[in-house]
Amino acid sequence: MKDLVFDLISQEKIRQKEGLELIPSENYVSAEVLKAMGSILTNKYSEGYPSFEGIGDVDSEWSEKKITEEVLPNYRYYGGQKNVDRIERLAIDRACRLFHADHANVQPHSGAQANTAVYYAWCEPGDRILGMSLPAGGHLTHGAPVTLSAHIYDFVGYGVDSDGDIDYKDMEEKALETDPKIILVGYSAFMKIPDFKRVSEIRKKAEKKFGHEILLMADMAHVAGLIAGGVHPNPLDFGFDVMTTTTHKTLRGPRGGLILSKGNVASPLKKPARTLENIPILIDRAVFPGTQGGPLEHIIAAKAVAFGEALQPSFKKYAEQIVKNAKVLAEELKALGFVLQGGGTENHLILIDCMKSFGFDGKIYEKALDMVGLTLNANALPTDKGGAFRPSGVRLGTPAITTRGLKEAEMKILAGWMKEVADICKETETEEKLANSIDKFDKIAEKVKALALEFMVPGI
Ligand code: DSN
Repeated sequence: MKDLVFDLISQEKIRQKEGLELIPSENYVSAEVLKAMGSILTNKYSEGYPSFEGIGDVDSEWSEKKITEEVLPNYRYYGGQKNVDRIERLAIDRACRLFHADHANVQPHSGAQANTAVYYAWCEPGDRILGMSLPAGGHLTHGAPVTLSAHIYDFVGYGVDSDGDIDYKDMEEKALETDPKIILVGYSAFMKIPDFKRVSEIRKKAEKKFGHEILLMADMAHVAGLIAGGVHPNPLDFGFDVMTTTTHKTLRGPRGGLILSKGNVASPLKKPARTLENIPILIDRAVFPGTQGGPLEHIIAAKAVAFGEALQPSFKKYAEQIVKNAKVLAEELKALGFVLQGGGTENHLILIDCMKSFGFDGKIYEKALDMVGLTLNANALPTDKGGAFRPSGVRLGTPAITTRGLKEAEMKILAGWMKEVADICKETETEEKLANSIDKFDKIAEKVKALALEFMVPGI
């Protein structure tokens, strides 16, 4: 008997094909990434790590068909690793090449796990971490009171200025006042390109004042694909020690996490001194056994495939198009009366102030857009006083629709439909009353579906 789950997956395929995905943290993976994720590698336990010796030659080793039956040395706790070791070495090697890192830990199950491991690698409970505050656009795992991160560490938040950029003055003052162990640049709703060099200088000043090393950490989950594609600066090129990311957003890999670092790479079995130089080893120990058990080798294999795709010249074109699309979409929306946080975008992400634009909140607009097959999410703005469930804005982005092949011309059409939906919402007082306008929504939904079906979803 066919499990009901497969019927639901079929339904989800239809939803993904017939709608347009505007959630800025979502994407469509390739058929090859899907194949690796759904492979028999899920059967294997591989706690520990492969050996890191000779990483950097893994792809050429492969292409020269030098892969033999020889079992490589490793730091694993189970037998039967000869294939898994090579797959994980490939993933590590490709990640390091993509992001100019000395080391990559490809095992974090998610971005939250990756961040947790970095904090654990470098800090003691109660240590101070300076990051972007949640209302300013920071992430939950950067010290939101409801999370484990806030329970263990003492987070101090810096904000954004009136242009929507990082308030570097605020960051510097807080770095020099609060003696942080980590200075963190990262976000999930921020449209500017950070000045990594300036942050690096702030770290140096704080180190001089407090007389100890401070870890410079970037959580680039949203823009990792833009960095890989060369259209966004790489924090590791500007003195940052560590970069965490998810692998499924702009990077277009499987759902998961990744930690890149600069420094010594050595056996994780021996505890090293806690110095910045040793951060790669400290991180390996903090991921396993520190905060995770067995790695998901089917996901690591899919990460390796995705990193291989991101190393191709076509990925650079993809990254360029994401940004072009976002800029055109932002300009079109502005021309139609939408007020955008920060006045526009420098990356893939747009934050609309619905309240200022049209007088309704983000939740009602999210729901109305869902009814026409345009998916995005309600999102708080830096100035929001409302709760997380009734924020004033919505957040959208172009990574997924760019994967499907939509370009500038389609961005203009999309903006027009978003305005039509906004006009309907303006006349609607409550979410419940949206249903009264179903005929109007259906007409737009038909147009969305017709356009969506012109563009393939990879892997479906
Ligand atoms: N949920 C992710 C996002 O949408 O930005 C961050 O964790």
